Parts: sequence; C-alpha cells; structure tokens
Amino acid sequence: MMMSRTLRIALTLSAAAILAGCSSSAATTAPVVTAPPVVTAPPVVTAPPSAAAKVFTLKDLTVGFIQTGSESGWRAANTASFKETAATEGVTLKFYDAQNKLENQVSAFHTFVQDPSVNVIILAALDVTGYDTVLAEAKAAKKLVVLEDRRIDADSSMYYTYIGSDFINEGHEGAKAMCDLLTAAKVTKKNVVEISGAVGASAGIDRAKGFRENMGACGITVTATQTGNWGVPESKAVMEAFLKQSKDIQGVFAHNDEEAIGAIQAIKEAGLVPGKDIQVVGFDATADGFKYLISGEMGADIECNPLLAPQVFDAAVKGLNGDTTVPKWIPSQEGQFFAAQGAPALNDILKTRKY
Ligand code: GYE
Repeated sequence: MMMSRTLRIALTLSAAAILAGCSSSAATTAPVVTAPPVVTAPPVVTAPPSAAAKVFTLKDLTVGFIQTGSESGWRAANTASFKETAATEGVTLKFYDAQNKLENQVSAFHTFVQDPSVNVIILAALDVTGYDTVLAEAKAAKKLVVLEDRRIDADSSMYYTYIGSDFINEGHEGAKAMCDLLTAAKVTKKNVVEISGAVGASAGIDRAKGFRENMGACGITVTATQTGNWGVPESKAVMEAFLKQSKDIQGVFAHNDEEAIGAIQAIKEAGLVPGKDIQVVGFDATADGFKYLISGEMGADIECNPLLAPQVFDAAVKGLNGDTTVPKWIPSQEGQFFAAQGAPALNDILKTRKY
C-alpha cells in the first residue's frame, strides 16, 4: 500500500523533530536514561612484524672485481680462483681487468660505486696509493669494499678487510733462503742483485723491505736493483744489463717467478750456471717456478697463495651481514720450497698443486 506523499513528509519531519527534541527538551521532560557510553577498547595495534634483517648469502653477492691485469702465472691463478669460485657459489661477478694501469682501476672503481646492482667491490691494488677519492665515494654509497692480494696505504676504516700475504715475512724468508744458498755454495762474497716488482706495488715494496731486514744475518749486500715489471723478457734484459755492469754477482733476488726465470735465461746466455755460479731466489711458487726448482737452476721459491676467492667471498658475506668481528687483515697461509728437496719430492708436491 503506497503511503501518500504528504503523510511521508509529515513522518520524516516529526522524526527529525523528535531527534532534535531529545537534545533540547531533555532538561525539561522525564530523564532519558542513556546507555553508558560503550567504551570500546582501543584497537590493539599489533606492530607489523619488523622486517627481519636480510641475511645475506653468497648468492646475494654482486661483486665488482678490479684485477691488476694479467702480468704473471700468479695473477692468472688469482683470476681463475675468483671466476671459478663465483661460478660454483652463484656469486654474480663483474670482472674488470685494469691492464696494469692505475687510472683504469680508479675509473672502474668509480663505475662500480655508481652501479646500483653492485653491493661489494673487491680490489687487487696495483699501487699503495691513489684510491682515497673512490674509497670515500664507496663509503658514502654504502658499498662494501674488500681488498685482496695487496695492501694499500689507506686508513683501515675505508675498507672492510684485507685478505692477502705477509709480503714482509716473505722477504724475510727470501733473505734466509739466499743466506743458506750462499753459505752452501761456500762463496766468500755475497753480492746480490735485485729484480724488483712493478714500482708502487705493495708486494714488491714489502718483499724488498723484508729481504733487507734479514740480509744482514749473513752479510748480503744488494749491489743493484731495477724493476722487471713481473715479466720474463723485461727481467732477462735487466739481468743482462747487470751482468754487463759486473760479473761480481753471487745471487739474484727476483720478486716473482717470471723475473727469476728471466734472470736464469740471461745467466745461461752469459755462459754461467744458475744454481751453481749464481744463486737464484724467486717468489710465488707457481708451476713454472717449480720447473726451475726441479732443474736446480732456482735454489728457493717463496710461496705466495693466489687462491684467495673463497676467503674473500666469505668475508664479503660477513660484511654485508654486519659482522664486526672480522679482523682488518687476514694473512694468507703459505710456505717455502727448495731445490734441495730434490726433484722426486718436488714433482710429487707439484702434482698436488692447482697453480
Ligand atoms: O708475486 C706477482 C704478481 O701481488 C702477490 O703480483 C702478487 C704479485 C705476484 O704479478 O707474480
């Protein structure tokens, strides 16, 4: 039954009046018992579950890796260690070969700082200085920086950790080995020429320092020094020049295997016998170095471990997870090898080595 329009209007208005009346006429009419206000408990605000800090794993690493170049067997083994370990562990590796130019390393570092996908920058430093600007940029951009292989002269607050050799101790071991070889060779004079690593590299600077700290033990004198830039041909030329200057040489302190091999080639071409007329000490103990230990032309080879990737990646994960217990320097574990061990033993050792 349809309600007439007038009746609807009347009812609406009266309802409105009643509502209004309640509020106004309450004072005068019978007390209206209002239900006690329903006190609704304040809503329980459950804090949203705090975003549990992300726990980084190796697979979360996107690494900008800045290598020196490809100057030696040691370097090739070091590069392979990073590429193979990254592939095995699922680390994203952006590998940059600086071709032994400092400016290339600095610009690559800058590029990796700008790259939003990169969360870790790993540097094998060509030089002990020259990185302050990009280290500061990385810090500001919250990129984790890990040094591998070589130290730099920067405040340790500018990087997470350094994983690499105690090159000064290697120098100590080199001097001790040269003393033993010269003593065994029963030579009276101990004039040693030095073929040093690339200028500015901590490996060379510290090996030279460590060798000089210990050479006094048997009265060694370093009579000439020049860089062979870690390579065979350049070191051969340097040794040829030394031999032209003076034949009064009893030993060669070569900063890596390639430089020792270059010196051995020059000694032989000069009609002398390496390991007999002139004692040769090298560094790295790569497979190539072992060949000259086994032939007796190199008397001692001071090991330097290039297989650093697993330790470096593990440290990077710890760094991203905010671990503050990792020391600023993690020295590599390494030893020394001598021709005196004999070919059979050295060949057995060589079979077990990856580089
Ligand atoms: O001795 C040499 C390489 O930094 C330890 O660099 C490394 C040195 C190594 O070129 O062979």
